Amino acid sequence: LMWRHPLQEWKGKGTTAHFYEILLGRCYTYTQIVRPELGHKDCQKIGKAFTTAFLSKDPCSSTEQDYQPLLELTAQTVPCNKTLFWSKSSQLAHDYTRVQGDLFTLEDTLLGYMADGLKWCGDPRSSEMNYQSCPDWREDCSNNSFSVFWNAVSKRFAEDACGVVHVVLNGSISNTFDERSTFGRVEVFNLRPEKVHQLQAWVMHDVGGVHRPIRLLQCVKNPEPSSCRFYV
Ligand code: 2NF
Repeated sequence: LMWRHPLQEWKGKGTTAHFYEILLGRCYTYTQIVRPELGHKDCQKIGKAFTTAFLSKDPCSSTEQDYQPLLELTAQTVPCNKTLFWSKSSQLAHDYTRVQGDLFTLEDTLLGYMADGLKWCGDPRSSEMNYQSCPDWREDCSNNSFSVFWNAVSKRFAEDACGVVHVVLNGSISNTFDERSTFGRVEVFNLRPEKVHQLQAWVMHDVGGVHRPIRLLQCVKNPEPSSCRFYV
């Protein structure tokens, strides 16, 4: 009798539907439209390297080496002084780089752009992606294919940074600098002191205060607070 193993049930959500197609589509959008100077990148090869990193493998024993070929294919130069890290401030940081187009968060680079918001994992007994469930990094295992990927790309992003680097932090929560976050655990420790001259932290509070352009952007979304009344 043939027994087909059911895919193991994990606590986290499964691979995003149409993961591979989304990945490829984003790669082409980024390299052809967003940053045409990267038009020489081979999206088919990049897509293959991405899935090869985790398919047919134990999703709880992922390693940064698994993603090494993918990292090599997606190498990209961010100009000095233009790196923007963020922690607990995803929306605001990305809204800001959208307007301030010369600044780069990780999600404004090719590999971050491709993977942002997606979920993925494989299974050692199958060559398919697991669309049913994937390990949750808190409840199942920390070395899961998804977390290990973000650790590896965040590490590379920090290693590559140069000049004055910026981070947008959330001043309206208790753990503004969270030592267990990717920023506090990976990115700060992988900045190269010989290249990075300064780390400027913008601690953003919900409203009121200095950094004018970023504040104006917050007021576009939420114009009610009195500190958004600039022209009365
Ligand atoms: O999904 C992303 N785009 C992403 C994920 C993780 C890390 C981006 N990053 C990079 C960015 F470049 C930022 O500079 O790290 C920085 C932000 O990460 P953070 O951990 O400092 O910021 P949080 O707001 O605490 O977390 C961002 C997202 O990542 C998840 C978390 O639940 C949130 O959705 N996350 C954080 N750590 C882990 C982990 N170990 C995690 N998800 C899985 N495993």
